[in-house]
Amino acid sequence: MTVAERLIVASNRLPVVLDRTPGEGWKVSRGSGGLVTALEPVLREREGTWIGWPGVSEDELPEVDSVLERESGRIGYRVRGVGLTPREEEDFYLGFSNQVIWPLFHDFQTQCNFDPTFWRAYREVNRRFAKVIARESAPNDFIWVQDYHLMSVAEELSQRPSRRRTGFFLHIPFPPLDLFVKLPWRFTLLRSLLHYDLIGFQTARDRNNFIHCVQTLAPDVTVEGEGRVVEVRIGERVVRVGAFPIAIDFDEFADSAASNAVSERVARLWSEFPGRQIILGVDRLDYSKGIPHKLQGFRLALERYPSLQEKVSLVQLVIPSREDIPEYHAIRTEIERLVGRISGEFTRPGWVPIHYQYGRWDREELIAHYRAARINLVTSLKDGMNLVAKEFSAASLEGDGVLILSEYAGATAQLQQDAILVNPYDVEDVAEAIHTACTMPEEERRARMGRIRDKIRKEDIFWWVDVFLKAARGEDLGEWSSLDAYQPPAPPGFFDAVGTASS
Ligand code: ADQ
Repeated sequence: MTVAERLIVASNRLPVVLDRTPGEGWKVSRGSGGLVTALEPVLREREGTWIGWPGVSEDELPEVDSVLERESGRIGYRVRGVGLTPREEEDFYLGFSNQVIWPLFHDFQTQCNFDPTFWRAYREVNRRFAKVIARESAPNDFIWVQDYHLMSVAEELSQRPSRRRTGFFLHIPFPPLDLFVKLPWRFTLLRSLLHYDLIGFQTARDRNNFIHCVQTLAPDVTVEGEGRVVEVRIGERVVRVGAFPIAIDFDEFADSAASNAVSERVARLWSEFPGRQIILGVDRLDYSKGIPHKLQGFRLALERYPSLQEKVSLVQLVIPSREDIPEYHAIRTEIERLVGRISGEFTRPGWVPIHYQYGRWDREELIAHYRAARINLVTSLKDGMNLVAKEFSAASLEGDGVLILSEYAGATAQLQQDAILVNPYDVEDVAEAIHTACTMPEEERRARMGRIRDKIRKEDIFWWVDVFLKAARGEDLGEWSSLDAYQPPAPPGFFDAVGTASS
């Protein structure tokens, strides 16, 4: 890619959030998160544009466009909106994206609602994104589409007069063939994806699942090469397909954790939990995160190891999410019932076993909890990556934190040597892992956390953007130490089977 070629990013939501305050017009706030931090410098350098839904309806868009125009001047790259009607918000976003693709790709096929109206809305919204991308880009630009809401954008773009080069990154897992074939639109969707020039997945498992689906459902296509990025040939076209584990801005988390404000908050947290280890859970409200499994495992640990009572507390933050979908209400009710039950069973004067919060912490509070906690407990039943595990480790400045990580989180591909792995479906395994983590000698804790921090420091979000864009240019990707050095602590093939194989 030459310097003149610009980068266009498209994602469902924009990195700026718009809110209308009665009488005061539109208020703009900045989105946060690693992806925004990592992409912003590249977008500035490459005269880039970010295209997404600003959370407003189509008829509000002309009004919002001028707000976005002003904001573009301020942030140093362009932001452009795609409007959705309230119906499309229902059918495309809450419907196809979050009641078809999300559950199916996370192995929850019974939660899927394969309503054909959802699919039509998905196609329509992807077409609209393509239209805005075509309008806002030039033939030389590289278009980088993010996530499962926009899988058909490249196909829609290909039906327009001048071609664009496109890349796609899937932040969630890609399911195995036997699940993918349940999708009524499996052939069309798979063919849609093959219009991208580069497709990136979180782990080799996801990439292999995709390749298996392609080989079975699109037999006219051939797959060549091996290693990080393989080539899928369809007639004259070549689609590159690779695994690029998403990362965090390590320095930003480590530096914030060391700031005065966070250090003071950490000291207060420690004084609020005197002589106790904090086990921390931070999860978006979602059935894929395995929060009830975590609570059951914690309960069993307290029952089986009474010495842990009064010595540990689970601090569990559940971040509100997709509250308009009934399954999310049900999971919240189940979590709160379990929290109540465990509290009722174990609480005694001066000790509360679970500190449960349903809400949001500001960044300082989040990072203070990461740093103050001794253990981060991640029990996802399926997770594309799980950034919380990496953020906890980056903020673990004392260097003696322990990461308990689900075998089914993408992060396991990189961190399995040094995290304590659990099968969240096995309540005894979770309980044992908690006990092991709570009693692990300091030296071992430091050694493990040191290696985890080295890996995530080297392979941070800037590295991730760099390797994806290099792969898009067909360049050599160099060594990926953490993915190569791994020796599975399980029988050969085990991690292929559970889905977090590293290469
Ligand atoms: P999520 O399912 O949202 O992401 P995760 O990777 O754990 O899961 O990321 C959660 C993010 O929310 C973290 O970056 C965390 O800092 C942030 N967060 C925590 N508290 C917050 C708060 N109060 N307000 C706002 N944000 C908060 C999806 C996939 C994952 C994949 C990521 C990135 O499901 O598997 O790792 O995308 O690709």
